[in-house]
Amino acid sequence: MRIDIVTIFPEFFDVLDLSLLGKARQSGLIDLGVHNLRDSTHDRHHSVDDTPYGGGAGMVMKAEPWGAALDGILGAEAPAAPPAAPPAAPTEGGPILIFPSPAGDQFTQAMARDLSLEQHLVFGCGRYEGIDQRVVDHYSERGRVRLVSLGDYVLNGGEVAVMAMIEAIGRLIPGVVGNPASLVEESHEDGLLEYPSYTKPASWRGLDVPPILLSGNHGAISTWRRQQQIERTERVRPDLLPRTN
Ligand code: JCE
Repeated sequence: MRIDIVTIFPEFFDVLDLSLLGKARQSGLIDLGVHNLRDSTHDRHHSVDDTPYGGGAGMVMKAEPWGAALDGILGAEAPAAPPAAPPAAPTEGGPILIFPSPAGDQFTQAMARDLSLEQHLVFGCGRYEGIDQRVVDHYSERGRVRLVSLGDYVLNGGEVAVMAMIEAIGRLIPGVVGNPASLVEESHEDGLLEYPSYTKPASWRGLDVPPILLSGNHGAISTWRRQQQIERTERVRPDLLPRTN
């Protein structure tokens, strides 16, 4: 998978050299390009922001640097295509351009799963009060664009959200996580929270590992773990369970 990121803080993504994702990059499973938005400015001060039309607090990211940066990644707009070839099927429509935004669709494991099947993702990291709306409008006319929210809280910019999304998406790419079974067993893949885990020693500060886990009875252990998942989900995330009424 090819992933491009446009940001005014490229160093932020240095941590993607580490760990599982770093290995996936070295092995060629993930091809990552991090682009400094300021490299796409043409004024003496490399300005990426300006005051909002209509007034109000804060600054807004200017459209021109975003247009130059994204055209550099996606290719400049085709000048007026001759009506020759029929358009591609909407499900195989070139790169997906993703802007983190508190106004976006909620990022979920299902969305991560879908995005992990794509060939090319481009992430645009906004800062300040956001990006001139015409950037989203323009690229929506040219291809697939999504606004995506990490959750119902406000961040200072898109970088932390993009980092989380890339981690969630990247680990679903075949070969990135060593043991595919560990993906299936995890939280959210089966719609339930995970069961509690224990390792040695069997007793620690007066707290014992549940004896069933020491029993060697694998059938009973499976049943107990599933019951723990259901109880835990009912207790802390009843919204994840199918409605019973
Ligand atoms: C962002 C800002 C809204 C004023 C670019 C916040 C995503 N789940 C999320 N929470 N926050 C974000 C996010 C993503 C991109 C930007 N801001 C700050 N947002 C109103 C300021 C700017």
